[in-house]
Amino acid sequence: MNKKQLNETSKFLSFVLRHEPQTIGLQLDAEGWTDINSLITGAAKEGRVLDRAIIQSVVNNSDKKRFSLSDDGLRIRAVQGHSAPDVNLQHIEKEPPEFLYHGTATRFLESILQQGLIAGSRHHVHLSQETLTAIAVGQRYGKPVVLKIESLRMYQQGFKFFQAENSVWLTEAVPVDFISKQN
Ligand code: HQG
Repeated sequence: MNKKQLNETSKFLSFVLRHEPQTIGLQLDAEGWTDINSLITGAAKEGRVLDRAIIQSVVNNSDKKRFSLSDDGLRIRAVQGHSAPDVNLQHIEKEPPEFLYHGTATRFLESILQQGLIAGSRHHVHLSQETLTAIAVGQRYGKPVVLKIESLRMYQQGFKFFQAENSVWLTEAVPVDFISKQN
């Protein structure tokens, strides 16, 4: 599989394992897991050829380690980023570093500086430890801008933080008071 095919398949897996499993007749449990055989069969009905080797290769090559396989190798899940309502991943709660970063596009700034950061269709607001990742995330939607979040101060005031298996930081929402623009 070349890089382009891997990327394409990764996008497909993100779509069904995070957002719309029903489009290929798949069910995710509360922890996001689904049976790999059902995934292969469901994808085939949509004319998309998947097999274990392809899936393994996408899992291994995912730059952000988006997916994980169960120990017995029978199931797969996305480790974060879900919007599917049946999924309620029990992420481990953790004390965050002093600052975390959120990448967004300049066109969202006005609204964010009014309402704070909201999760939108996903289950959490996504934050990263470094600004480089935040820039890449923001670039997907337009001219990127990085927001600096006072995560430790939020935590000390009772806001919960979680770190997903792939190190992405998650929280429910970020009020305006903890957000500043990073230059
Ligand atoms: C913005 C990728 C207006 C928010 C990334 C973002 C991430 C607001 C967009 C993961 C707002 C939602 C998630 C407000 C937030 N007003 N806009 N009040 N609050 N927004 O894609 O964080 O490559 O759902 O800034 O790396 O961009 O897919 O969230 O621009 O970890 O694995 O609303 O997806 O990972 O967009 O990205 P998204 P996100 P993967």
